[in-house]
Amino acid sequence: MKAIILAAGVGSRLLYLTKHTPKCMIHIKGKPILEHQLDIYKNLQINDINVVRGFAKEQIAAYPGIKFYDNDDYKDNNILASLFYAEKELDNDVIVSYGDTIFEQKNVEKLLPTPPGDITILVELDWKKTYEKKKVNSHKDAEKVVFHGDKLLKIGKHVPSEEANGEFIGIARFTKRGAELLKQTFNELRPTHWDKPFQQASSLRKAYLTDIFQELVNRGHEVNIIPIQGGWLEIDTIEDLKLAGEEIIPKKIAPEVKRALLKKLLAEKGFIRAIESHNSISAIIASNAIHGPEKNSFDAIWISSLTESAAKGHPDIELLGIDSRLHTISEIVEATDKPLIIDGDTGGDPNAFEYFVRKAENLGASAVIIEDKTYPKRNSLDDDSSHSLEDQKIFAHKIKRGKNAHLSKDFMIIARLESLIAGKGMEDALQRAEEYLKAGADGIMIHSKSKSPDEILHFAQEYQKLSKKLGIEKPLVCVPTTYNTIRESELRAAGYHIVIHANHLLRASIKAMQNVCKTILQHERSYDAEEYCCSVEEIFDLVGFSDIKNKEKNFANHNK
Ligand code: SPV
Ligand code: MG
Repeated sequence: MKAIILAAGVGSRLLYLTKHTPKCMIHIKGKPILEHQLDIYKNLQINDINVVRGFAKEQIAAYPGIKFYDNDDYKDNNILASLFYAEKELDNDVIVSYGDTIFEQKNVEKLLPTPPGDITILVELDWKKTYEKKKVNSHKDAEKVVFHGDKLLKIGKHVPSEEANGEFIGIARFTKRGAELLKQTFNELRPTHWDKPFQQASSLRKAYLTDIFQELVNRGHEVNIIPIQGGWLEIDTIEDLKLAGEEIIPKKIAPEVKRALLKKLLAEKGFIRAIESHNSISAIIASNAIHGPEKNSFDAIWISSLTESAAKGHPDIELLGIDSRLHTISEIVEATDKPLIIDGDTGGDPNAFEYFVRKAENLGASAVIIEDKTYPKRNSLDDDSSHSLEDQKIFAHKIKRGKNAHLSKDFMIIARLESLIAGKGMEDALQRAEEYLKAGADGIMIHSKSKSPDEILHFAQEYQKLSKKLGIEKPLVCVPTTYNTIRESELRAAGYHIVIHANHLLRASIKAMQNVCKTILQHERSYDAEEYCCSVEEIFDLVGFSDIKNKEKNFANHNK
């Protein structure tokens, strides 16, 4: 008997825990999930163990005697395709298991005696109970099963909960003949269905193991089930970890790794979505935000001078001292694993800028953007202010001083052009862009307070010509606050590499706070304001209080 563990996928529902780590390497009860499985297989004398890895494969520890197969296309395929990276191991009696699930040995043992047929799967009978405990009581992700006697009839996430009498727990045994049948069926389908709908999947490439089981059943083959009750745990969400009474230990990234992330992401993705933060809690919220089936999230945090000043009750006129700013930066670095882009205002005089660059770099920030206005600047969106521009040679010199000051090749200094804000026009902006690029700027931000994106779209075209002329290709940044109907995809297509949503989290919180104040005053109680408030429990979760409580509980349990 041999084993194949499928551990290639990304665990996106575990948010920051699996951002850099494969799910199978998350620690449960003191060791990685994968190690739990390896130990069980070894206890049962199954020593030919194979692991299919993909996402962050370098983080899967090399265990003696374990063979690895690499699914480097893991982003574009799914678990069935993953299994076939280890096709050559499907040549004998084999147990296949999901790498993100913990099983008790007694369950695996049920698969060891002569099986009822050539393909056997373990099915949980009490499956609904697990979901009742969850806050998001959703059965939709369960691989539900309908069986009769010991024969599988239907399987997959799509099976209606009312109809299901079990859940597949992610562990199956194939006899030599069963493995042969699986290979034959898959290889017969591959030429015709690789990119075509297959069972419930959009294609064979994207299919689940359950899709091929259903196919086999539909073709008249027998898939047998062995029922179990409890003794297994699939770790899909942070809540699952909590239900398991686990400590939630995010893998913190070191400041130097975080600092390098912006350049790395620019190289890998070519486009960065940044969102403003002004303190730890806004950075935590920004970092945890995900949207849609693709689990889209922000790539970077912008520490805005407007919102940081406002959060401290100040106007945005370069009032905050360097220690205050560094304090905010260090709070935010601690609160997020995202790279930070700091709004450096004018940077002050070159000596002050040098000092700031060194400190910010040391804290783990990835970039500072300085604007070419004279100190002290006024916020660019203020219509009443007359914005005076710095002499471009003096500003270029400040950039050079900053570039000479930082020590790591990863830190970026981006020059922000205020020509359009100051009413000096496109020519002035382009000329300054040239001057600053020649001075060594790592990127250019063009700012505009026009309601229409036309001027920044025009600038992007001219910037591309300038980049060609100079032979210097550096990222282009914009801040669509006033021209906010244009989408990121359009800005990207126009040649922008970083888009910053510069003030929205502070604005959102101000509005919510105003609503709450008004509502409590009006109703003489807080009940009516609940709809504008998150729960206190949510605060506990966001700032790690729940994790501390879990750790204490675990400690107490272990020392009973
Ligand atoms: C900030 O967010 O502080 C900025 C952008 O500098 S803006 O407010 O538009 O000037
Ligand atoms: Mg600012």
